[in-house]
Amino acid sequence: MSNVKLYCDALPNIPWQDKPADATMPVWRYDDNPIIRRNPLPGVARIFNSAVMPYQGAYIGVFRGEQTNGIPFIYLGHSQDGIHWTFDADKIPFVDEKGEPFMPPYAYDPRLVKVEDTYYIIWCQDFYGASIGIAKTTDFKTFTRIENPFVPFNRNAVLFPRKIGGMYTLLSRPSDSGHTPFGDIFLSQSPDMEFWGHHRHVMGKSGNWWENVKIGGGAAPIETSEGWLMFYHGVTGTCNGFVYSIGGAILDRDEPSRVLYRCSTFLLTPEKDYEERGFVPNVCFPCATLQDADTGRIAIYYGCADSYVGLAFTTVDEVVDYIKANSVTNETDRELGRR
Ligand code: BMA
Repeated sequence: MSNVKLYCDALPNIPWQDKPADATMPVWRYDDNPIIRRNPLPGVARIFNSAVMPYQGAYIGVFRGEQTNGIPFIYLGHSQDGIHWTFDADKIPFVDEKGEPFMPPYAYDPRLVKVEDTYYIIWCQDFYGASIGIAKTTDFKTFTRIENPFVPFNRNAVLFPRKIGGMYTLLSRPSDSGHTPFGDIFLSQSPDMEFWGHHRHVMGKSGNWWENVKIGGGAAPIETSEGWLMFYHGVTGTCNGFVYSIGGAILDRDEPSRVLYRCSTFLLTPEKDYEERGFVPNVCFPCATLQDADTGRIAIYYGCADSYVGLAFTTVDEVVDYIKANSVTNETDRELGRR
């Protein structure tokens, strides 16, 4: 039993490996990473930046599949253990509200979040420029797109797993249409998943060098007794391009645009071959977690070098303690974020 309470279901079959004795950080890697390797299915060269959930005693996921023509779409995957995955041969066939085929021109970086009885897939797509797409499903057979929440340009949208103050709550990262050289995390709310407002600033890049260019939402925030535990990505620039690391913050449970704690160090940064070398080198890009209320165990799924999916582990006690012990917040973190 953990000291910090996780407000989620028990997940006794969560993928897990104990912390190695020589680990120096609160997040450690699965020793057989990457769990999804190149050419995972015919017509798809790479799967990365993908999200998973428990489903019917096993696991289900939505995967960014870079097709052999270079265009990304979202593929459904299944797993008994959360580690070994099989994928549908064809990309998810999204439909509109009338049930007619309605595919975006491309779709990438999907997140998967259940709110009440509905599963939502949120991704980045072309809406006359990079923007957010959303679809819903209750059975993983019919995937119905709903209205796009925002005008371009925006990426990295992540839904909270429950309504807050009676409203659906979504994090996003306004951007440009290219390899955005800026970016803060904002929060928006909606009574119906269609009309979005009550926009708030959550947090921006920091003075810490590992996240001094831009940041963006990662996995769906995890509700704990200390606040919403958020794994996100932070980006720095080098003479050889961006480096993406995983950061951690804790948001106020009732007013999640207020950052209570923000870790001044990264939690995971590219250092393994499969993170440092690939289609885009030096990328650790978290998109999902699994958590077990009984043990406090957390499994983090992250894209590696835009080429693979990796798995890392922590516990809620260990990571919350570390974030709090290393927290530095500034005024724009702590404030409500309304101007
Ligand atoms: C971002 C997104 C991610 C990608 C990252 C590194 O802008 O496009 O999908 O992993 O760049 O290339």
